[in-house]
Amino acid sequence: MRILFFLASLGIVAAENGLDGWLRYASLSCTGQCRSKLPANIVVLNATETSPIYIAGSELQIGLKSIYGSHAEITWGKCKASSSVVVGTVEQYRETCGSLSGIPELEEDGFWLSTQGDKVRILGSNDRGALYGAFEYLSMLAQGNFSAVAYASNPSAPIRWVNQWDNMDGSIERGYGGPSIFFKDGAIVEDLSRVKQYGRLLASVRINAVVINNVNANATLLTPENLKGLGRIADVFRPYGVKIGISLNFASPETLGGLDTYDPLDTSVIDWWSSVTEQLYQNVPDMAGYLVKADSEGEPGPAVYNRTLSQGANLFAKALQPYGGIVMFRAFVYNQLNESNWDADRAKAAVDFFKPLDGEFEENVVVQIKFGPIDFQVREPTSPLFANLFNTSSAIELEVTQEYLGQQSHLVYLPPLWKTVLDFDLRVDHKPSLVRDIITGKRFNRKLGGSAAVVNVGTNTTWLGSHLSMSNLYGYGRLAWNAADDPEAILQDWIRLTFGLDPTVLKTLTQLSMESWPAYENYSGNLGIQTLTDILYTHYGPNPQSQDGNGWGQWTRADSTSIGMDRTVSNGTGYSGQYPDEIAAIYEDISTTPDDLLLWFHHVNYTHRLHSGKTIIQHFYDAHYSGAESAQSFLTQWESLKGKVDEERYNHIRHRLDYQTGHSIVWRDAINNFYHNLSGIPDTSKRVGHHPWRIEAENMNLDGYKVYTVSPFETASGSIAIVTASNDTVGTATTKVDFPSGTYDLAVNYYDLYGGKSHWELYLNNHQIGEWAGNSEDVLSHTPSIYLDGHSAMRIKFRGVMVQKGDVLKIVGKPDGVEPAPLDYVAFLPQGVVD
Ligand code: GCV
Repeated sequence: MRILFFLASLGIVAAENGLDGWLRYASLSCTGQCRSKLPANIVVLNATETSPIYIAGSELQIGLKSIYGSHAEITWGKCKASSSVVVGTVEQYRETCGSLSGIPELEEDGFWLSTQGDKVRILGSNDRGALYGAFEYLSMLAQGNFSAVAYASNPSAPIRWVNQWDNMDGSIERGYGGPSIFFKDGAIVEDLSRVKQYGRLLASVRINAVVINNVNANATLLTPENLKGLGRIADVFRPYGVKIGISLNFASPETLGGLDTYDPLDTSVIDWWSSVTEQLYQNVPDMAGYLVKADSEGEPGPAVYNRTLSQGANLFAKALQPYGGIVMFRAFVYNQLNESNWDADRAKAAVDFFKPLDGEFEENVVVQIKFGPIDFQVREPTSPLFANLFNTSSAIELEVTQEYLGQQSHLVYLPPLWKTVLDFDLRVDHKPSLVRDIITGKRFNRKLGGSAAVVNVGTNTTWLGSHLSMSNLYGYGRLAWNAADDPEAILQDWIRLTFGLDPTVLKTLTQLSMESWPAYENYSGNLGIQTLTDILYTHYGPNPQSQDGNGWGQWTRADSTSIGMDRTVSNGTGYSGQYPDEIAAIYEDISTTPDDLLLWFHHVNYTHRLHSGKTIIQHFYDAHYSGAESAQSFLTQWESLKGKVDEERYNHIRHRLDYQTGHSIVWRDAINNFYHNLSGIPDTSKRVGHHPWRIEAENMNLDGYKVYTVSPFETASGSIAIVTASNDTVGTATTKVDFPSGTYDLAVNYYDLYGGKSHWELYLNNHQIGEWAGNSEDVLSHTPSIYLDGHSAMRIKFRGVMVQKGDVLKIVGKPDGVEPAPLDYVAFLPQGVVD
């Protein structure tokens, strides 16, 4: 029976900066019956300080004290009969405390948790499992859950890794939470306290390895000095049961080793890697293994020597075999393509490259496959490679860092997206073949398998750059352990642990998080067309045009009448034929292809009718309006929690959600304008291109400002903005307001560029309504832009302003650096209107 004490949080904790993530152990009141369930002692069956069991003991002690103010004494290695929580391995328990019955055989890293009032047993199959069990029990306590339970929990797969794309200079590729916690100036940092805290967070969601450097790897990681640094990092992670792995640069024997080749079959190269591997294991005796990106996006690989990818992977696999290490070999291999070739298709690359090599990889190679065939888009079909490797182990690659999905400046809760793939049944040989059963090795009887996620935490106290994004890291860990878990249930555990037990907070945050991915998909790219972000620059704001006309193969093939990639076998690239028959048949036929992937598989006219009955183009328009509208509600939903969440996090999150409401409108208008312009088809609801509540900046009286044509055109209202005449001219834009008198929210759309902090002031009849600075590069997390475009476009809102018809609106813009105080328009929004 699940006993939940609905415990009150003991007041709102002041100033939370996010460093503890979901492991805050926030204080709960507990009296009477509740108190009797708190163990008075902690029995720790392993007293070695570097053991995860030791950490488990101290976490339990800290947790009990911090949550319930209850001091539990730690006893080392000796059983106590009453009121105690015992933590150790099953074996240690049998040796120290006597026989045990009723516990099923546990798998590696699994644990048994039994709670009977104040008698709790947490027994791992190994040290790591015991620590996981302790975190599970603490998670129950922190959620006020005192249920009597007795169950075993086992991982669904041995590989539960995270990847960091950290560079040696301390920057992080696609990282939005500040610089690296591992590297700085080409070396490993001295102070590893953040590494320890990261290990604690990862262990609590049962992640067992971190690859600490970018897959676009720098060979200098392998210098003797840095090898020692790796040893230090591994020492810090080890007590948390987290191993380290490293990414390798295929050309290292040449660039670092001074050989004149890096041919994987050359004996000098083989010897070089064996020697490097040996030195690595001298410094890191339990290293998890290597991660390799080869022959992809300019990275060197075996193709340079006409060798196969399996020959490349096996070079490392053999070097690792004496030490039990694993090679995670990325399937993200593709070439530049020519769009004028109708059959060319980047989505086919992984199967084309890897299927012929199935069975040629050493047993300790795991092919790491991105969830979809292109690149972490807002929606993709499941990568068909999962259904094409039967004699090779595989793992799924997910992306916690929100590269194409809002870069942590937008809230997007990702587990529901990941579940579309994990739960997808590929019907290999007409048998159930869920992706989650393929990657765990169950479906094709593979010993290895699992998942990896690109996380990219940084030194920011929020880790990822935003408090709410941490639900994605938490969710990833939970799904890596058990991909059958429910994203909403996972989310709710995270909310209770992160924000406390208030039912209103729980309900509100659940709602807005669960709505966030559908909303983002709606206001970015729909129907399987991909995210439609700028793929040639920051991967952040809208730029549909950037998908086409280049060799990257993320094409939409949009023209004035039609859109979509024809990936059928009958008339297109043949990609749908890479799936097993049952699935191929569904995607081959337009009538059975689900609407949300229609444009991934078919090239159709904008007037094509979806199953929903709408035309493609009207669906685009409607979805963008509906997505942006949902995003507006995120802010109001969050604001309803004022006073229920500590002020520091409340304000931080409020600011981001406020930004998201504005940027969702930038997205909505840019995408709608673009396709409206291209197709010439009007919006049946007459919204696109009609903005009755806007005053365009270029139509105001300008002094010191000049008109500027924005590119891409669709990222400015009416394609035109204004900028100051020079970098040291103050600009003024004035106009008479012609709207009926009343109360309005005033929304100003402007551009905040990297390279300056302009300052704007907004007046009505010379009375200042507000002022603001172009400093989002300091306070938001996404990659900033140096141009007026969909990345830099944003909106600020002043609410409840009394306006009289005929009032004079004035905006004064002071440029700074290269930022010329750009302005797009001002919207006068009556209550309930989003324009
Ligand atoms: C680390 C995408 C990203 C790159 C990344 C690459 C990869 O292309 O934009 O930053 O490189 O994927 O996964 O290797």
